[in-house]
Formats: sequence, structure tokens, C-alpha cells
Amino acid sequence: MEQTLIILKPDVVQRGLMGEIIRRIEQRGLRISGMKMQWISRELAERHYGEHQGKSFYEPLLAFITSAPVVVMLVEGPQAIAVMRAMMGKTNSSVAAPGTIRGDYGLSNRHNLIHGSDSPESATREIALFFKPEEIFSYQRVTEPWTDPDAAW
Ligand code: 3AN
Repeated sequence: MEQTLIILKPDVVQRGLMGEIIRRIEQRGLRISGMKMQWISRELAERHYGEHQGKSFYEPLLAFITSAPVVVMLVEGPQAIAVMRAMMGKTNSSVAAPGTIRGDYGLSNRHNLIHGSDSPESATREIALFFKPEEIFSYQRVTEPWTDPDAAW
């Protein structure tokens, strides 16, 4: 079981795509263990995107991610990090494959709809940035026996 931090970016909230993307995550069989709307501060954006500091797209990226509220989610499931990144598609939406979230709804490199952690280490760091322990819920979906890749039956 893996955890990943998902952000539905300001373009998703503005364009009315929250429900569509949450639907895809739920229907894939992943478990949403935490979810809230939040307006990301400049300080939090700097901490989240610290690895990109100094790059040409850093300032516009911070301006974009703080431009409207976002939805942050803690998503759990078998191989959740890789599964979510495959569902997201390539960073640049204009070359993301059809069928992916970016490939179906975007054309932009920056306004690319969704963030997902890229490793277990990033996930741990990012989850701690965005969620307090009491905002995370421990439960199982009744569908999980039916989507479990290790089911013995
Ligand atoms: P991903 O979100 O696919 O993991 P990262 O971590 O390389 O991609 O980049 C973080 C964010 O920075 C991207 N989601 C995108 O919004 C923005 N970004 C990355 N590369 C570029 C670029 N060349 N031009 C504009 N924005 C970029």
C-alpha cells in the first residue's frame, strides 16, 4: 500500500473539473484518505516546489499555484504513486497521451491540472506539508477486495 499527495491545481477549480478528476481516482479503485480545499500561500508554494528554485519557470509556477484555491488529496492504494502518475500523463499536457488527465483536458506545460508525488520520499515530505494527522482518515473501501492485485481468489 502506497500513499501519494495529489493537488488539483487552480485551473481545475476554475474550469470546473474537480468532480471529473475525483471520479477517475475513485473509479480506478484508489482510496482518498484525506481531502480539502486550500488556498496555497507563497511560503507553502516555495516549500513544495523548492527543488525548482532558480529555474526559469519557478516564479510563474508559484504565481499560478497561488492564483486560486486548490484541492489537496491524500490518495492510497497498491502502487498509488505510479498509478496516479500514469493517470496524470506527461508534465507537458500538449504531449500527454489521450486517456490521461492532462492528455484529455490540457494543452499547457504550466497549467497542467494536477500534481502527484514522484517517489515515496517526496510523498512523505509533501503529505507532511499539506496534512495534519487529524485530517487523515484510516479506513477501507468495501470495494477493495475486488480491486486488490494480490487477491488470492
Ligand atoms: P510533474 O508535476 O509532472 O511531476 P515537475 O515536478 O517536473 O513535473 O514540475 C513541477 C511543475 O512545474 C509542473 N507540474 C509544471 O506545472 C511546472 N513545470 C515543469 N516544467 C515546466 C516547464 N518547462 N515550463 C513551465 N512549467 C513547468
